Amino acid sequence: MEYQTEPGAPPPCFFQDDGKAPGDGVFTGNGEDATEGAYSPDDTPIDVTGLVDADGNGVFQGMMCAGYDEADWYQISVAAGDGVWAMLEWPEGIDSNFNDTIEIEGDISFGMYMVTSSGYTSFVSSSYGFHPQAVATNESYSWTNDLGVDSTVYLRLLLNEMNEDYESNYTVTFSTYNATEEPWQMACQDDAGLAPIGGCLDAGDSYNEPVNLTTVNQTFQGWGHDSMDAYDFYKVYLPNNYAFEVCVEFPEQNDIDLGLFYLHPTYGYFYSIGNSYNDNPECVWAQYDDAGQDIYMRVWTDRGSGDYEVTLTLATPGLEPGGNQDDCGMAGSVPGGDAADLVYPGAWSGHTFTNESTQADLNPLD
Ligand SMILES: [Ca+2]
Ligand SMILES: [Ca+2]
Ligand SMILES: [Ca+2]
Ligand SMILES: [Ca+2]
Repeated sequence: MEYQTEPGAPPPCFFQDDGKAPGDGVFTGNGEDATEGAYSPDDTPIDVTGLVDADGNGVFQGMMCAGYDEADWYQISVAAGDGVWAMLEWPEGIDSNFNDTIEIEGDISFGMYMVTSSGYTSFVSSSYGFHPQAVATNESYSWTNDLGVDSTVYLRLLLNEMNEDYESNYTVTFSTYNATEEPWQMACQDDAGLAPIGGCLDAGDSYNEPVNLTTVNQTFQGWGHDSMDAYDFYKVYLPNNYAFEVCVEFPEQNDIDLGLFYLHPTYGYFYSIGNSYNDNPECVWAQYDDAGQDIYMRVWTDRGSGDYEVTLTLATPGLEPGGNQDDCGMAGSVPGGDAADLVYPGAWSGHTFTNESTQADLNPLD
């Protein structure tokens, strides 16, 4: 009771019941606070293995408070051959139980560790700066090394920022799955909707096997998996006097990175035009300077698996009806693709380019 500042008003996070299924927490003083620790747990992490259902999925809640409880560790027992994926979410915006006007804004980073077969606690995966945050064993070589034996996974939450005196009730959703078996989606993909009738198509896993796209404005879907189909390469010819922006949008719990490249005509290596790593959607421009050649596009599923949606939008200076031909002079000097403002959008009628997007099918999750 040494933290008590006002009679009858316990400090934030005084009553906790970490590691219970949603709605099952009892905040009367008998519950537990998951153990502290920055890089390894100070004490035994709360075991949430019992919350895994028949399909391998589980969900639990816990509490953190700025200044009072800034670390929580959990553990999950995992059978040989299985992997684990976990996602962390916490309340943001108005929480009327706390205050009717103050916006809740916080940041909790998420880490995954494992106890190796030789008994060490080893880093597996981490996520910070996103909301939600997600971690997965698929990213880890030490996990893959120990895939043949039963393992223990640790989940570590570290509170970086939270409203003062606010009890943040976070939710962790996780799933265990057979990591040695390919998910059914792997077997027959239809990346870019370009699979032959009755057939399948996975965009190539290297620069040398890209799927060829037509040079038109378009939106299409593809599928990726962080360990079994990390790379989907596409290629599109960019005519002279054109630039394009390409964006890839994906489920919020995943992480996809986007890169554009061209094949250097003299040296024969792939030269990077631009990359985007930390947004959703990730967007990259191929500039007027890059025109007159094939542009290679790499969609890299870095964490998670599932559908993504690519949107390619061409831009051209001075060629739109009534356009000012002086705009061409800007081609080489406009950074960051800002030139798109000059022609955006609607100036395409009567143009060579048609919009063959699949915009009627926008749901990335279906
Ligand atoms: Ca806690
Ligand atoms: Ca704690
Ligand atoms: Ca694919
Ligand atoms: Ca692929």
